[in-house]
Amino acid sequence: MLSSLFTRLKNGLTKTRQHMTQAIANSLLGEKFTDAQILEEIETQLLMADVGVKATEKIIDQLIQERARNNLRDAPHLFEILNTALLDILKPCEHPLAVSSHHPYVILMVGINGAGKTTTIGKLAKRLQSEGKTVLLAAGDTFRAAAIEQLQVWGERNHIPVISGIPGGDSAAIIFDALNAAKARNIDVVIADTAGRLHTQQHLMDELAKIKRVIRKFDNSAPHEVMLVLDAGIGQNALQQAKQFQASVEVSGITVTKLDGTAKGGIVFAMAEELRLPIRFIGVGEAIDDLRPFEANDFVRALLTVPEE
Ligand SMILES: Nc1nc2c(ncn2[C@@H]2O[C@H](COP(=O)(O)OP(=O)(O)OP(=O)(O)O)[C@@H](O)[C@H]2O)c(=O)[nH]1
Ligand SMILES: [Mg+2]
Repeated sequence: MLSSLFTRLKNGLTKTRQHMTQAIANSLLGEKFTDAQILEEIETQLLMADVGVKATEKIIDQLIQERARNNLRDAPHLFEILNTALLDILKPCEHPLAVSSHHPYVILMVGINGAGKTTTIGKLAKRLQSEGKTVLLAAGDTFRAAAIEQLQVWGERNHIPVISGIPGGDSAAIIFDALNAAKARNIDVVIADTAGRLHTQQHLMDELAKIKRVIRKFDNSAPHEVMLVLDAGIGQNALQQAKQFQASVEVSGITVTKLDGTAKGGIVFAMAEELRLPIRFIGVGEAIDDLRPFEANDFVRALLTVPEE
């Protein structure tokens, strides 16, 4: 079971692995590069995988420090040093979501259009349900009728109640209704969907702040999690997006989706280094099991496992 989950993670990260570590491994094979050339090659590959300037510098610095003691051309050593350097960056962001502290525990999902909010809600709801928790969803994306339906159909299929209103209705009011419904039904976790929005749309960002205020009227300690969903495929833009959302609603955790569809998975390192927010989950595919709690060790191991040749 465990190994098959790891295989899924590894498969999901194939594109990033090929661009990042496989390319580094290839550069070590056969030809005689100098250490300086190897470092340059690694730097290029990291930047191309969207690891970002800051995290890349940190990794290269660590390699330079270790160079005195180890031969960089010795691939096992090099990968060992890389492993440590990558883990150093990710470890501080490994904080799993703990939903037991409040009742109901309230999760507010935010992010731009198409980032994967609604899909993530579905996967997360099933995960929580399988852990024995009762879940209720709030269809806070009132922007499009289809968005409400998407959540309703999904809820019916999975026997998870969905509180929804009319298209164009007040998102904060629906979420407030959902919270009261959850309280009346003694539900453990409420997950509130919201419409996708760009950080440049100030009125929509203000609406998020309003939603948060209304939730607080229900429970002063809520929302217990403001989860920002970021699409790994947009690379460095995700950082700017995150900073803007953080300024409007104080994001408390991140889910990074669509790592399976991109070679830019190195963005997770840039996020860890520059945002310093807990990374709760990563999405490496469309199936339920493909939303995984973020574990730094597994993530790095999946990236560095280079097939034998
Ligand atoms: N391959 C892959 N696809 C994903 C993943 N997460 C989400 N998707 C897909 O991304 C698309 C958009 O997902 P949604 O959940 O509808 O995105 P959203 O953020 O709710 O979008 P809006 O409601 O328009 O703001 C869907 O086709 C999902 O199946 C993932 O981890 N991997
Ligand atoms: Mg949606």
